[in-house]
Amino acid sequence: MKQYKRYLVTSALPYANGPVHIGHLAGVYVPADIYVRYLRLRGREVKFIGGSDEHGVPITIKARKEGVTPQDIVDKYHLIIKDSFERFGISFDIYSRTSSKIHHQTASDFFRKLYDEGVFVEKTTAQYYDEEAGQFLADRYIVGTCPTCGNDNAYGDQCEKCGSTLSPTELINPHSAISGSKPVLRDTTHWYLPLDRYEPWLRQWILEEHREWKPNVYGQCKSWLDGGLQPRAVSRDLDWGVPVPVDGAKGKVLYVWFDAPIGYLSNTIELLPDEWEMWWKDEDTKMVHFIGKDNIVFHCIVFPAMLKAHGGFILPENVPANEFLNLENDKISTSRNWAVWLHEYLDEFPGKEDVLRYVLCANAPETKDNDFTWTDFQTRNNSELVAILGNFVNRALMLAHKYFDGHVPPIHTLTDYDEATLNEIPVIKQSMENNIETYHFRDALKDAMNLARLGNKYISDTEPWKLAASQSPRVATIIHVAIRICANIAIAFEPFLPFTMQKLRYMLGMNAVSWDTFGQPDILAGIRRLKEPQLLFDKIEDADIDRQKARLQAAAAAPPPSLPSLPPQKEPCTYDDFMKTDIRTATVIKAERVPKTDRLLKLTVDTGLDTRTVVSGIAQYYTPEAIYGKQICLLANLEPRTIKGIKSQGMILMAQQPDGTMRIIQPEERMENGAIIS
Ligand code: B3M
Ligand code: ZN
Repeated sequence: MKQYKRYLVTSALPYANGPVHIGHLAGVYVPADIYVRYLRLRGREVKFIGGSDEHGVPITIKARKEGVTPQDIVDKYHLIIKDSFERFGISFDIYSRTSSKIHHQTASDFFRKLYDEGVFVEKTTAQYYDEEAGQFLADRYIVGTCPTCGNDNAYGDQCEKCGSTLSPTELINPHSAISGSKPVLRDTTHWYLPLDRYEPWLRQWILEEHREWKPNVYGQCKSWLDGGLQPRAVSRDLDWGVPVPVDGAKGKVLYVWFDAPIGYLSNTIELLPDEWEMWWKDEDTKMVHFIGKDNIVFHCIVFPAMLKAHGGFILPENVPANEFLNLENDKISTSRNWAVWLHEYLDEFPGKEDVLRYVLCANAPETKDNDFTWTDFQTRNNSELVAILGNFVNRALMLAHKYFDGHVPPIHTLTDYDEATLNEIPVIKQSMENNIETYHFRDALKDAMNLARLGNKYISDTEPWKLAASQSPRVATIIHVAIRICANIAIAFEPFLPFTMQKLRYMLGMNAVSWDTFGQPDILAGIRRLKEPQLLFDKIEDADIDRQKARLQAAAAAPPPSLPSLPPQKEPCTYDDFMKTDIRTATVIKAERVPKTDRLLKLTVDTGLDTRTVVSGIAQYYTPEAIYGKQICLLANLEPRTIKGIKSQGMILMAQQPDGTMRIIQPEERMENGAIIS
C-alpha cells in the first residue's frame, strides 16, 4: 500500500439552515474525528477541514418564511452548528463557511477557469418564471398537484407525500410559492458540466482503480455509471450564492453543489494561505471525504470530474460514506422534528459528550441503516462504559491506592498468565490499526473495549485482594500489569472518547501520549504517583431515559420549532442607574460543581480587592477545569445572595444567545484584577 506524507480529511459541510442532530454526528463527524485523532496520535501530518454550507434554495425559503435575509439565517445556524461540534470535541483544524469572501473568490475562480477552457456546455431551456415577483422559480418554489397521488402541495422537484421525484412541468396546476401566481415558461441560459465526457475516465478511476471503496459507495457509483451520465447544470437563477463570473449572467449564481465541495479547498486556503497547494496538488497527500450516503454522487462523480476538468489537483483516495441512522425505528426528520438535536442533548446530558460519541460509533450505520434508541443508549452506557471500561479502571486504580499508596509498584516475576495477558495488547493494537485505516470504526472500538475486558478478566482471575494480606511481591506484579493495561486504554480510546481519556491520563499522570507507546513495555516509565480515582462514567437511570422518550414524542407532536429570536430591548435605564453598578475584572482561582445541581458552579474569584465566592449558573457551558484561571467580569456590588446554602457575592457577566448558549465576557487582553468596567 502506498505510504502518504500527509492526510487531508474533510467532512461534509452541513447546510446552515438548521442545527445538527445525532444522524449527522454518527454518519460523518464522529467517524471523521476518530480517524484524524488516530492519525495525529500516530504522528502523521493531518488537516481536518470542515465548515458550513451556506448556499442553496432551502436557505432562501427559510429566510423568506421568517422574514429575514439568507445571511441572517446562516449567521445564526453557522454558530449553533460550530458550537455543537466544538462541544462534542470534533477536532477540526478549521471550521469556516461558504459565505466567506475567500470562498466566493475561490469558487468564482474555479468556475472561470473551466469556463475559459471551454469545459462547459451552454444551453437555453424554458423554465418557470414568476412575473409578479419578477424572478425565475427554483423547483422548490413551484407548488402544484402531484400527478401520481393527487397531493395538492407537491413541490416542483418532489412530492413529499408519495415520494415521487418530479420535474416542475409535470405538476398539475403549478403556482409560485412566492406570489401564488401562475408561472409562465421563459427561456434561460445555463452552463452545464458535461459529465458524459468524463464517463470513461470515471469508470476506469472508480470501477477499476478503487475497488477497495466501501461496497455501498462502490455500488452506488457503479449504478450511476451504468445508467449513463448526463450533463448537469452548474448555475441557477437565484440571488443567493456565488455570482456566475461571466458577462451577462446577472441574477445567476453557481449551483450550490458546484460551490460547496470547493469549500474544502477554500477552507484549506484560509487555514494555510502559504502551503495549501502542497495539500491539494502533491500526490503524496491522501485526501479522504467523510460524508453521508445522499452525498455520494457529488463526491465520487461530480466533484472529481470538476477537479479533473480543472487539472492540477489530487483526487480523493477514499470516500467512506455511511448509511443513515434512524431514531426509535423511524427516519430522522427535521420537518417532523423527529430528531435528537446536539445542542439539546448537551443541555440534557451535560458532561456526557463521550457517551453519545461511544454509542454512535458502537452503533454506526457503516454498512446499513441503523437505529438509535434511548434504551440502547442506556444499556451501552450502563453495561459497557460503566460496567466494563469504568469499572476496570476504577478497580485497578483503587488497588494501587489501597496497597501501594498510589504508587505503581514494580514487577517482580511475570507468570505465563501475566505474559499471555500482556501479549494480547499488541495484538489488539494491530487489529485497531487495520480497522481504523480501513474505516471500520465500530470494530476498532470493539477492539479497544477488549482491552478493558482483558483487564477485568485479569484482575478477577488473579484476585490480588486474596494475596494482599501476605504482602506478596505477586500483588505488586498484578497491580503493575493492571495499571499498564489502563495506560494502554488511555491511548486506545483517545480517538473515540477524548474527554474521558483526558481525565484518565490526568489520574494516571500521563503526559502527552502517542500511538507508538501503545503496547510498549515501558509505557509506565514517566508515571510517578496516581491521583485519587474518580469514576469515569455514571449510571443512566430509567427516569432519564423515560424523560427523553417522552420529550421526543412531545416534540414531534408540537409544531416544528423555530429558534427563539432575540428578546426585545429592555425599558430605558438612566445614566445614574448604570453608574450605580460596580463591575470589575477578576480571576477565577478555584472552581467546583455545586453538588446535586446541574447548572451551578461555586467559584472563588480574586477581585483585586478581596477573594470571594460567587455561585454562577454556567455549569452546562463550562466545566470547573475550563473556567479555572480565566479572567472574568464581575458585578461586584450586587447584594450578596445565598444559593444552595452558599453565600454568593456578585455576579459574573455572560453573553447569552437566544438558544441559551452562554459565554463569559472577558477583556480583550488580560488586565489587572479589580480594573473598573464602565
Ligand atoms: N450540504 C448536503 C448535506 O448536508 C451538503 C453537503 C455538502 S458537502 C460539500 O447533506
Ligand atoms: Zn405524490
